[in-house]
Amino acid sequence: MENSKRFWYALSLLVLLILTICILKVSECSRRNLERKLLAERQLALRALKKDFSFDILIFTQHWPYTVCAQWMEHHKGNECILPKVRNSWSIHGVWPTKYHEIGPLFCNDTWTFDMKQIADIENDMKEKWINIEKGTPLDGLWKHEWEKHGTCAAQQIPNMNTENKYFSKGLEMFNNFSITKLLQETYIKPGIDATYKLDEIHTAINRTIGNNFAIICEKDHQTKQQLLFEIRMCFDKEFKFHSCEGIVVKDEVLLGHTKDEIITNCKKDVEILYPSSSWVAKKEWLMKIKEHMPQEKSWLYQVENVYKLVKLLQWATL
Ligand SMILES: *[C@@H]1O[C@H](CO)[C@@H](O)[C@H](O)[C@H]1NC(C)=O
Ligand SMILES: *[C@@H]1O[C@H](CO)[C@@H](O)[C@H](O)[C@H]1NC(C)=O
Ligand SMILES: CC(=O)N[C@H]1CO[C@H](CO)[C@@H](O)[C@@H]1O
Repeated sequence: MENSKRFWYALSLLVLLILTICILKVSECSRRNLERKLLAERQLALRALKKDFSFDILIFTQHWPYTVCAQWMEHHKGNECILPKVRNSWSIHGVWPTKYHEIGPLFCNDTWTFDMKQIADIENDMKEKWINIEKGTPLDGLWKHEWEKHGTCAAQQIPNMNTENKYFSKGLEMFNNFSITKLLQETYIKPGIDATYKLDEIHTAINRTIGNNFAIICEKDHQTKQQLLFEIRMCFDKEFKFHSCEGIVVKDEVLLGHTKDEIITNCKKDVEILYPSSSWVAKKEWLMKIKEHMPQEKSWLYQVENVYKLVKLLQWATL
């Protein structure tokens, strides 16, 4: 009797100990994440204070409109997208002055606000290649954001980008020279309703023509739990020559290739990457609509089930 009591006592102590360790581990991890975020923010604020807007490279980012759309639909119920007129073409996200191992500089000139009139002559081209996919937000929403956050920083140091018009024109020029649509055209990497590829297949297809000066960025689809191809970020020096992307930061994570050949990415390396087509997006939209109607049916069924259980219980109690 004494022994078994002691045993249970020891066991519960052990369980308590294990639980405590687990809780500590989890909080340690989230604390470290928070610290990293705070550090990045403090760095930015400090540099803004010192007016240190220096940077190492320009990151030219193109995103895959169908993945952007999927994320936008998940973001809020009822969200719709503006998709490219030419089906299955990539679109520009932005041109970002960047310091290695840091984000930014960002917002380098508060007084230089976006002015649509400055880009009147390239507006049609912009609508086609620098699409604001998030329908329902202002037409110039993305452009205003990109100019004020990144353009004002590029303008300070790059003569070919020292006006709003020059900044966006340069982005369009980079797109014309290095569009992912074109780079992938002659490869077997095609979007589809279930077109998945290994990371190194996508890497090889692009690196074949531009070398290893780019990063592959993925996003997670919360509905299907798949990893989606999201962005290709190409790195350039200030003379618009290709430069390594090693050491760029994505969502608080410094991306490093460990050897010269290594792929720079935030994608999970051992999980296939989906390159979703417009049909995949349509299917997702449809599934989301169905799911919207599901809970009601479920709760209705649930009520019936409860009533049934209650009747059974009463039967049992009165018998
Ligand atoms: C900020 O922008 C204004 C134009 O709005 C310009 O006159 C000024 O020179 C810029 N300042 C810097 C530091 O670039
Ligand atoms: C784009 O290509 C043209 C023609 O080859 C070249 O003159 C120009 O410098 C390139 N621009 C960029 C930003 O790469
Ligand atoms: C042209 C080029 O840069 N090719 C490279 C593509 O990536 C592989 C693996 O990272 C390298 O070995 C090639 O040199």
